[in-house]
Amino acid sequence: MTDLDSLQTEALAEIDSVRDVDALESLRIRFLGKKGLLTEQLKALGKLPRDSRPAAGQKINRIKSRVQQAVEEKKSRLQESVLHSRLSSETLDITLPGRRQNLGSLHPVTRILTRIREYFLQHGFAVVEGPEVEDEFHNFEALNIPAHHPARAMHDTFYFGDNLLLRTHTSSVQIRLMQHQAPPMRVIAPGRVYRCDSDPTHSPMFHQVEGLLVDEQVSFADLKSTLIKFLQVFFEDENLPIRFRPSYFPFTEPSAEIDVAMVDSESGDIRWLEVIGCGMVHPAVFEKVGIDADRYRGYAFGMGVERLAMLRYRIDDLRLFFDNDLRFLQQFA
Ligand code: 2NL
Repeated sequence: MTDLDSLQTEALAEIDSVRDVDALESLRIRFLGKKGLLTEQLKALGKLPRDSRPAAGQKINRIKSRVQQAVEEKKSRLQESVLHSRLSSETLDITLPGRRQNLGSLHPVTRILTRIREYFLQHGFAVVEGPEVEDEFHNFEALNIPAHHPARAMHDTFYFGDNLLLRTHTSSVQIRLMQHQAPPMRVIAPGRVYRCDSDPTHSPMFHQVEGLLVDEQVSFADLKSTLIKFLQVFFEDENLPIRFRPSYFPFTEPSAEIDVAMVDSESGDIRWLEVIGCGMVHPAVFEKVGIDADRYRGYAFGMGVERLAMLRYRIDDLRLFFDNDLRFLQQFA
């Protein structure tokens, strides 16, 4: 018989130095398997003299269970260290902020439109809307813009054919209103308008808000106070420098343009910027829509929404409003 003690020593030493579960399993088979070294020893017992068999058998079984136990212990230690290394390599930092859902936001043009609408609603104006496809009467003729006026030329207006076009201002909505409703009236007409024009400072579609007030006693002073107050509130500045400059529109007489003074963000200089066109409704317009021009007066005004948005948010390129780049839009969240 092989020296049982040295077989035990050998087995325990090898178990001690083994580094992974698979190598441990081959060791177990080599010593304890059906044809293992210790099992072979048990099978060889028959070759011993009868009276020394019990003692030898007991010894082999003791060694087998020692080795068995050593294998079990080593196995659980190896499994534990595998678990530890997995735990440390796969750690989750549960203090990191979660991934949030991106919230949508209103387009800056929508925000400015809402702001203008809210102001005039609070001051007794109703909001009216109308078609974007118009005829020449409502878009031009009723506004005292005659047939051969340059504004009616193909290069300024999108025509669909004879007498059908995309409205170039929302005045057409107010014309429709005056045709169907008797004064007094106090309305604003916000909406999309179209001009055959496209360059860095002009877009073929943009937004406008027009306003119209018709009553028996209306003066240019009413127009002035209404629009000055609006601009002070809109730009949140009670001391906003404002000037009225004489101008010309076929549909108002007298006509004016309103400028506000703004500090140029690049040079630091003060610049006067045109923000509103306005005037007293021309009697010819009242006649076209069947309102008695001797009895009624009116004031009217119009403003470009993108232009006001550019001033309020200090945006220097009109095209940003139409690109819909999320990096731009998210700044208004
Ligand atoms: C501008 C100028 C203006 C009007 C619009 C108007 C409407 C009717 C009758 C008379 Cl129904 N006038 N609208 C009047 C003056 C100026 O707009 O610069 N818009 C962006």
